[in-house]
Amino acid sequence: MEWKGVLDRYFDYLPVESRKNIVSLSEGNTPLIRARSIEAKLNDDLEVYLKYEGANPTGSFKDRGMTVAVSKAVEKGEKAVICASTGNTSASAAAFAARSGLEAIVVIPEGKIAFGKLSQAMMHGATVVQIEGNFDEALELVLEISNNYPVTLVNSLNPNRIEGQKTASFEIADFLGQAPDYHLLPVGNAGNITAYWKGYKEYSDSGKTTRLPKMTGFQAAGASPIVDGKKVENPETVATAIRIGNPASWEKAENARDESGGMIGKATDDELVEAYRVLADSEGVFCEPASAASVAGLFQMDGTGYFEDGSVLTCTLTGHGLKDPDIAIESSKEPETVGNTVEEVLEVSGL
Ligand code: AN7
Repeated sequence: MEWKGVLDRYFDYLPVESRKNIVSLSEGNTPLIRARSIEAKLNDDLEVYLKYEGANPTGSFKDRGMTVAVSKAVEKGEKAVICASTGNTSASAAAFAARSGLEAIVVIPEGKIAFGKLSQAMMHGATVVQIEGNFDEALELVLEISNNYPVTLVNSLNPNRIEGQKTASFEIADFLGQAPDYHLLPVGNAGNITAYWKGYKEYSDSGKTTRLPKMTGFQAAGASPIVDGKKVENPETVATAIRIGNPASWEKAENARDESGGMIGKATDDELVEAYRVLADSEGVFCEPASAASVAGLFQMDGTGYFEDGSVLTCTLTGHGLKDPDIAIESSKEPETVGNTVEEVLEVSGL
């Protein structure tokens, strides 16, 4: 069967009124990959799956929400969309706007978004505005603009974004035939944890599943306002995607945590990079550093008694590793350079 995107697949669960208004890049239907090498490294006896959202058309989970936000904007006859972004939202907004014929304006913190993401927004023809400030300041700015000018906000404060992103839970439950026992994911602006929890609850309410996962979120240690219970004025982390000090969906994330009996923790940059490397090295799965927060959280909580033996875990890997090649190269061993002879290549190849 042809896959025509998350609105087509889960139309009855989503707010778009007419199928003719759907703007889709056939997002969703991303791989759920069993992580046997990671399982083997754990003390606890767990079944671990990776929901690889880097396989979406613009390389991140944002496409699930953007298809709904932009389709709704088209349905309402809007002409332009605007967002603040640490990179992935801007890439996705730019792509869906290009496809629909809407204008896109993206406001980003200067010098703090990964190069791959910047290239996407530029290629899709968005108006890219860099500010001398961080994501939180960019978000305040676009909120004010969208409240006063004819332009639709497509950050996750727009409920249509959350609606679309909840389809990742549906896919996981459809694939496993049940919800997992624990769901782990990175937390930045906290839209995604809100969306997953909504999705799991809706599937449970409709009788498709009979359990709910403990929602287990991880922030970067230098940007962990929810864990520390206070705004972070100058968030800093290698994981630029989640360099956020005042999450828009703060309370909703706490609600997902508390209702599900889960937790929100924090991972240091070293832990993030370690998990990022393990995923690439031993599972063959390349995600961006922020995405590895889910697996960093798994390693951190393994053996502490948090996970019950025999449980099924899903870890969302929110974005593709190719988004941020600079970090990949910086955190890897440098390639050998030798002369172009068989002997010299053999010498460094360990054959
Ligand atoms: C790879 O693009 O906020 O907790 O402006 O790009 O739902 O914010 C990105 C967030 C995790 C955090 N992983 O998700 C943006 C932006 C990746 C991300 C998150 C982001 P939320």
